[in-house]
Amino acid sequence: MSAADVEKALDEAGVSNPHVREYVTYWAGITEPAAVEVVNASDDARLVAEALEAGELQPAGEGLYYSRSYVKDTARSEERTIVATSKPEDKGVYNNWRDAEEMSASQLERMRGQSAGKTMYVVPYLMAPQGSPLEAYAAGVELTDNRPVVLHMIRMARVGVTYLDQLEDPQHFVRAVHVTGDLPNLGQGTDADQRYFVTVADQRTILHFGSSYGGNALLGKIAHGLRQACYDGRASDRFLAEQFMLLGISDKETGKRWHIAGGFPSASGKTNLAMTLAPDALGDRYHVEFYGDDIAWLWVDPDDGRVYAMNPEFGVFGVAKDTNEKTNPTALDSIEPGSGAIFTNVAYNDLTQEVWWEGKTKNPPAELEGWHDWKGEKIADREPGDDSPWAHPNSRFTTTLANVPNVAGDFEDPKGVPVDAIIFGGRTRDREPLVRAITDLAEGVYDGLTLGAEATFAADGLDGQLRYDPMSMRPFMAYSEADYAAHWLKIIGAASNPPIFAHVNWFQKDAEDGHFLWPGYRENLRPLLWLMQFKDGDAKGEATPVGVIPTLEELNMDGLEVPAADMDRILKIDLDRWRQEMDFRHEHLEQFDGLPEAIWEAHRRVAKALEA
Ligand code: GTP
Ligand code: SPV
Ligand code: MN
Repeated sequence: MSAADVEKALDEAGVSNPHVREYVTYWAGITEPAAVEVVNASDDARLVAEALEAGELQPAGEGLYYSRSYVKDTARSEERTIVATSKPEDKGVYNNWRDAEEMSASQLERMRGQSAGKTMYVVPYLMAPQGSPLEAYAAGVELTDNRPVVLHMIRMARVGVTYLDQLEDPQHFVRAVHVTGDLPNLGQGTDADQRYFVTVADQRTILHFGSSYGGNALLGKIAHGLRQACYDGRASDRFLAEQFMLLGISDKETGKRWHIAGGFPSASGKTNLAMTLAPDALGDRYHVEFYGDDIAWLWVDPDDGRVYAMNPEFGVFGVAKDTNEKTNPTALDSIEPGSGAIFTNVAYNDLTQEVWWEGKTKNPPAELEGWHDWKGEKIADREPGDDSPWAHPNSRFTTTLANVPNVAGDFEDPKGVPVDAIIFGGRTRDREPLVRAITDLAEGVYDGLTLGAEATFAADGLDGQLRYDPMSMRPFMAYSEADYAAHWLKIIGAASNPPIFAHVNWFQKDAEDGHFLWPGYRENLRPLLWLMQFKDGDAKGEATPVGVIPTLEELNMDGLEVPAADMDRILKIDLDRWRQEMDFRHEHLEQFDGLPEAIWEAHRRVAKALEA
């Protein structure tokens, strides 16, 4: 289409910002779509109808939808993801740094003509509640040639032209270009892989080519909400952008209210922790509210010296596996008929329009007729003995925050919430106790930087590998880890009333039979309550070289039975294992040239305490 036709589409949609117009026109000239369409959230019903008509979505019950992504496009690809800037000093160990000019040029060539015959959707969005002190870093315009991606964006971000009219600086929006590409011919996972997912961070431009799945394609989410914002947070010297969940707990008896933010690597329990701490496990005493499950931006309010946090997202892109009435009833309530939820890569029954995933019920449906696995293959046609999963292990549901039954009443309050604790955790089968509290800032940041956990299916080909994942930001780190550590010390160090830190672990396993020692899920409220009591001086715990752990007596175990031997193990520090760990940590930290001395001092303090 001609530039004049693009201008006409922008006129009709009321896009007046000249910088947005120039950006859209420029990229339409590169990717050569057949049409340009500007999207508002109010277009959802029409776009859903079009997607159903086109077979991009299937009905999955009233107001529920099912989609499948290409079989080789089901998770993030860490090797194909790049942060490019014009400053070589931004190169870190994990960010796959490349030169901005070079990457921009090669991405442009990859994208040239690749939207031919398709519609280019123009999706203006805001990654913040309106009026947030960080709103200036939150605006973006995604260009995508994929309608299901638009439907996901409408659920995951605040979408509409109105956000462009309110920019304080009309040039200050993230330019986020997504081109799907010819998925069956991109050589995924081979030497000839064509995919590149690039954030040109110092130009606030995101160029993703070769996927239509999840964070690879919904660019507001991790590309902007995490990688770009991580970079902006430091460049502006104002904030942190982290892969954190965010929740609130109120004690109805005492009237106390706490907020906890926490980083766990992908597919390691953030959604579940933030959503499923329904209060009934501990009688009716506590009320737990959901703020966010994947991203938090944190800053310090100079007025009260506290760290504040907000969730820039508008929805949840949650792991389906093992979500059921017992583990996470709240999640099931948020994807009920009428919610508009979209399920991706789970199993689907095209006769009954039901969906299923491993762990939704104990056994898969007995009647196989109509059931198809995530690849679209008929379950009834499977070879005997084929027990491959029906749903992809990284299959997900997408729903808006407002559908989450325990979403906090003030989740859209631009002020954010004051943070009482920052916790880190992950899948760690041994060594890490249930919870250990850390009161020193440098030791807390050190603990985050040495977060080691098992990798999961959220990234291609890494499941089960033990690896360090600093603050759960390894796949989203935008600049060097040493500078990142320094920025953390500086931002949180500016708080006169800082949060406490803690490390948690719900995933210790019995070495022999592999059972989880701690029941997890809703019961995770108990260690969090202990942490808040400890912070408030209402619990003493037991000091260890690696932090303060609860005594069994202090932990609220009302109505919960866990074998004494299991409790014993999750409330204990295995000094030998920890001493061995310190050598690995040393090696890990040594990779980060220029790491602040305060972090090394923290490391040496812990090491010395372990030797004593
Ligand atoms: P991303 O969206 O990928 O960033 O992941 P997340 O950290 O939000 O992970 P999520 O909460 O979706 O959990 C991933 C998997 O861990 C799911 O299959 C959960 O059922 C399982 N899980 C979560 N919490 C617990 C827990 O306390 N105990 C056990 N055993 N499993 C858990
Ligand atoms: C993750 O992988 O950590 C996610 C899902 O939260 S995605 O948006 O695909 O990155
Ligand atoms: Mn995540």
